[in-house]
Amino acid sequence: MKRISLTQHLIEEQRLHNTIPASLRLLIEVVARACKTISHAVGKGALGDVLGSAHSENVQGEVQKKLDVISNEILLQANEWGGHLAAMASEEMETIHPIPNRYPMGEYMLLFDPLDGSSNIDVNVSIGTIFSVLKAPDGMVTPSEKDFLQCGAKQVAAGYAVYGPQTVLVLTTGNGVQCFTLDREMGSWVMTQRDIQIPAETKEFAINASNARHWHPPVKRYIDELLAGETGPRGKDFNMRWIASMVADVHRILNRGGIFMYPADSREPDKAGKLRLMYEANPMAFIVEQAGGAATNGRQRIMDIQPEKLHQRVPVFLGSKGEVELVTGYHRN
Ligand code: P6P
Repeated sequence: MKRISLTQHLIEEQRLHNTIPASLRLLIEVVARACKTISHAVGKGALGDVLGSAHSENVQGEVQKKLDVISNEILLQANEWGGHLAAMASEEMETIHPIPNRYPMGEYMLLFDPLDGSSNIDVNVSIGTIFSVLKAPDGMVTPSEKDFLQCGAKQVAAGYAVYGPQTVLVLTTGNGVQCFTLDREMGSWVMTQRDIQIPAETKEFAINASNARHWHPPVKRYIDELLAGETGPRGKDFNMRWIASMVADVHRILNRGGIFMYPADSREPDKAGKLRLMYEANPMAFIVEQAGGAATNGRQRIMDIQPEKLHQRVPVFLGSKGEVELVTGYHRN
């Protein structure tokens, strides 16, 4: 495959589809540059005084790691001055972050989980950044939380970076899914996969099985059938993977198929699972659908959900289409 840069890809996409105006191209390039900076910070590990707890809590009530805070700051500072954004929202911040008055306001809104998979940071397991791009509502003067509450189908771009053995950036702007690998010597993102398609068939599933006793019946039925293997109703054996880093599990599924599940369960009936709709489930759902997969909350398409709160959670079933449709069907029946 011809190795092209992220910038060349964005310029060519604009020529082909007229979907990436200059301000959106700038936004994506700035976020990609911020992910390079985060990758560098993450890569220092114990040598960089970036590990461990920040001794603070985020809006989710989770103890923040130093790198959570560092990554959030990197994304805020990278995106404030460009004139492409009206506001930002982050898993690490309770309220939205309007662009400071000293900078021009743009037409896009950026949402992100600056460092997903934080429990893996201190033990050197892959982590990543997830981002989602929405257009600011027409006529918006002063951004507020309600301006962000748009369903996932309104996203104009979404992506994630994985800080693993390679640092990769996976991106969609609505015309397929591309993967870029960071050339550390040149400091540039180089396209290494174009139009990724999730294999429709799979033998792998991803779920935190330690929660099994709390699962609702449709999830229990679906997983039991997978575990029954060749002699069971599925007629084949399955393998399980759980990295506890959504970006790493989704990247594996994008490349070799599978289904990722974080269901709601009986522990907290009012809690809709663990993952957040606006900056985890929606961007991943956009990418997975663009790669020919599916993403539901067990009953409906994730990207059709009308958000009510910025940090609301949602059950997640995403990956190979056939598997997602099967487990969703169990919920509906
Ligand atoms: P558990 C990481 O904290 C995260 O938000 C996702 O990246 C990951 O899939 C999930 O939570 C892991 O959750 O309950 O297995 O630790």
